Amino acid sequence: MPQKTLDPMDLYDVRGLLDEQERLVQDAVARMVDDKVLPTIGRAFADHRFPRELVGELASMGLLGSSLEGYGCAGMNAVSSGLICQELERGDSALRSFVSVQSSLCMYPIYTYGSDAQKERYLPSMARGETIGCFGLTESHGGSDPANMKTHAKRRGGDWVLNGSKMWITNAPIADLCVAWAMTEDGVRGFLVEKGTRGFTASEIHDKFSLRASATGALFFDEVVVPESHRLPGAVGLKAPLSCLTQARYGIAWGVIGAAQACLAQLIDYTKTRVLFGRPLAANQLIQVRLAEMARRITTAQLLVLQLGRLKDRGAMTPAQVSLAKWNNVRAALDIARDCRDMLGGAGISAEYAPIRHMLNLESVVTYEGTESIHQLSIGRELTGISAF
Ligand code: TGC
Ligand code: FAD
Repeated sequence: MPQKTLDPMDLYDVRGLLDEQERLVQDAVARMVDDKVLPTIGRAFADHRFPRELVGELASMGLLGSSLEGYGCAGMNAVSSGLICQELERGDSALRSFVSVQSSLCMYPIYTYGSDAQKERYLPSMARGETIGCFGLTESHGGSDPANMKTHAKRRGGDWVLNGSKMWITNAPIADLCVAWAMTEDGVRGFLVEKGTRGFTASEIHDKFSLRASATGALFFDEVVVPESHRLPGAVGLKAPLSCLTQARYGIAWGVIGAAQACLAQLIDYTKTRVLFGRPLAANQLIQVRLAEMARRITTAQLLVLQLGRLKDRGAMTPAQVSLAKWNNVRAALDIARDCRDMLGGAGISAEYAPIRHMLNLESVVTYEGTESIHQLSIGRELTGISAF
């Protein structure tokens, strides 16, 4: 049999399973990340600054709300939207986070649960990147249990009055629009709260060690009056925000593969050129075992999300499958980033190398959109039919 050289980033030729359109999307985003993101993202991370100048680029490539149909959205399939996340996160998790929040957590609920007027008003400008969204679900007293939210909305005539606060909200400091979740006497409901609405304020969390190129903040609602026309009419109960999380978690499961690939690619180069004890670091069995372990986990993650994407495109994907993918792939990427950091030795703590930046970012990714334990318990519930939450 002829010896074939494998692509170290794609040992099972997962790319060969993609159709032409999917490959074109991946290539276009990969080029953009190489040209526009990689040269600048390290500086943005160091400066704790969201690179807002990239939003226009993301929008012009159709990456905002990429899987939605109409309203200026690109209508791509689920696999393509996953590949977009993968390439963006090869640059930095902050960029994928921005796109996840805008697309899956803000445009998706408006598209799925919004009125025609709400869709017309917001979706085209969100697809163009002119209106930036944030998603307010988590509260400071316990994000894993959103059913226990304290933020509430009470009817006053034809309006709603919102009071409460949200914590750890991606895009909060830069958002023009908030998809805010609040408890009413009939259960959880979703509201569209525009920046500048009286009593609605946002603050920025300035001292993060993770996702430093993402803008994260808190939201405050102090007697915020929102007309009934700003309530998402189709969003009834906690399952509405949870359905948005399913979309975003799907993208994360793809995205983190990109972060892991970025770390492994840099490490392979490094270990081949660094000479210790008279031979390249890569010539040591212990190093090769660790590299092989990374490739094994990346390959598993790639195959897992491709099947997940095919299920999603068939309308057959379930939340428990997404939980398994989010848990498996984020854990793999985080372990890979940490191990790459270690194999770089002292250089591993230098900003010159990407693994420590990815590693620090992934410490957030493993926590947000459901912690590892939450996803494990979701799968346990699926297996046993018993909720252990
Ligand atoms: P539970 O009784 O399980 O569910 C209530 C209703 O919701 C349905 N459901 C889902 N639907 C769609 N997708 C999902 N993933 C769903 N999970 C549950 C469920 O069938 C039920 O429907 P129905 O018709 O019976 O009413 O609710 P629970 O209170 O027991 O909670 C379950 C649990 C713990 C899994 C849930 O609370 C949870 O997922 N907690 C984690 C919270 C979380 O992930 N927060 C993320 C906030 S957003 C964020 O982090 C953004 S990061 C920014 C970025 O992405 O970059
Ligand atoms: P907690 O819920 O207090 O959990 C603490 C620990 O307890 C975790 O290890 C958890 O796994 C464990 N735990 C919880 N319950 C159980 C149990 N039953 N059994 C065993 N262990 C358990 N939220 C939004 O709404 N919108 C956003 O845009 C957003 N962006 C974010 C950006 C960043 C950078 C970060 C860090 C978070 C963001 N979040 C956002 C919030 C995120 O979703 C929450 O941090 C997450 O859901 C966990 O909630 P928590 O931080 O309150 O931790």
